[in-house]
Amino acid sequence: MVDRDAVKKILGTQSIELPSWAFGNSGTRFKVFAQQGVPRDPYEKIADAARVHAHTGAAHKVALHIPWDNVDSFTDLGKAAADAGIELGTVNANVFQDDDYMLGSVTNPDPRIRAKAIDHLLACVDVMDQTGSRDLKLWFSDGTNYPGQDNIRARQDRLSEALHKVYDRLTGDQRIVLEYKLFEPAFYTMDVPDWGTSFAHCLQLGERAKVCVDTGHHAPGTNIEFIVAFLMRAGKLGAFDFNSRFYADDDLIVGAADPFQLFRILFEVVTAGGLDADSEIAFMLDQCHNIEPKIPGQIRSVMNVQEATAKALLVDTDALTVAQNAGDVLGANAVLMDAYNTDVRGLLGDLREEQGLDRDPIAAYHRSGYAEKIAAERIGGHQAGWGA
Ligand code: LRH
Ligand code: MN
Ligand code: MN
Repeated sequence: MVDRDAVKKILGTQSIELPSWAFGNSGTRFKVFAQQGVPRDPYEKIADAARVHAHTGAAHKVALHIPWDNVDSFTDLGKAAADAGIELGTVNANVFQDDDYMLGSVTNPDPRIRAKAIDHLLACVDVMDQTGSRDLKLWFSDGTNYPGQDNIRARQDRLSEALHKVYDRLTGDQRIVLEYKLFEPAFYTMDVPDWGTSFAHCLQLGERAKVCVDTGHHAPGTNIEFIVAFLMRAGKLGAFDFNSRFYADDDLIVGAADPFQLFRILFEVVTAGGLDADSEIAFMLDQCHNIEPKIPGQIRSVMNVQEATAKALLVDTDALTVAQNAGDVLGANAVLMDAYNTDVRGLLGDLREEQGLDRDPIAAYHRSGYAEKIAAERIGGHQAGWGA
């Protein structure tokens, strides 16, 4: 039998990092829909992230994207976050939006452009020094569109050289988390297309380089929980970018498309110690709310991760081991499904009440008047980053 109070206690320590860009306007290449009250600067993004934390009690950090979140003083931005009850988290680098990067950033055949990209990555570590952030998240849009366009192996060499330069610049507990993506914007080869490529580079770099699993960055049908189990066993899972996909990199609300997959992933995380006090996995959201309101969209996302985690924690692992060792296929599967089919909303409501929060964070947000306040105060809010 699983002790529900013990489960609640672990859930009370869970922390889900929010992406600053989730609060800005976003869209597809067809249309960016402007919403009322969106932040006009990084300080307002932090205020919105703090609002999500105020209602959920589980979103202690907000990740930055540089240069989208550039400010005069990151120390001041950190102070604003602390005053609002949260912290600055992962620094996401951006070497994908300049014209120079059409043929790649760190893997570009032109050494001048490679140097420019590396300079940006090093500048991001400077930002981390000021914010106290532990993680530098690297995602490269680099790749090719046509067979023969560039030398695949030479691009790997250039990538490796750049990663080593950045890795050598890290100090203290700073880490690189290297994100992979199957395709887009490059359609023939991506230079970091999959977890294996990221893993191999991280192994070469050393202890402080880990893989970031963005749940939207795989081919349809990929068994993501297997990847998670493999990486955790190897001590190389550094971070998640949680989101949902139906087709490509949809960036929809996590747990919306496939809550069962999210549960399966979190079951691997939980059983491999990923929620233990000494776990160094960053649980981040990476989403865009194109047509839904952004703050409740983030609140819903945090709640979805909490619900999947609660179900993963409710798996009776003793009964599961007995069934597995007995070769009881259906019995073992039933243990997992029993947990998945449990309604955990009451348990999480109880937890929130114990934390002095409303049982229903979305309703509490709607009652708070915050949406009306920012709609009135913030005229001319910005796009998340694309085109900003
Ligand atoms: C790339 C990605 C990456 C970026 C974010 C804005 O598709 O997932 O994490 O930094 O989107
Ligand atoms: Mn991502
Ligand atoms: Mn993505």
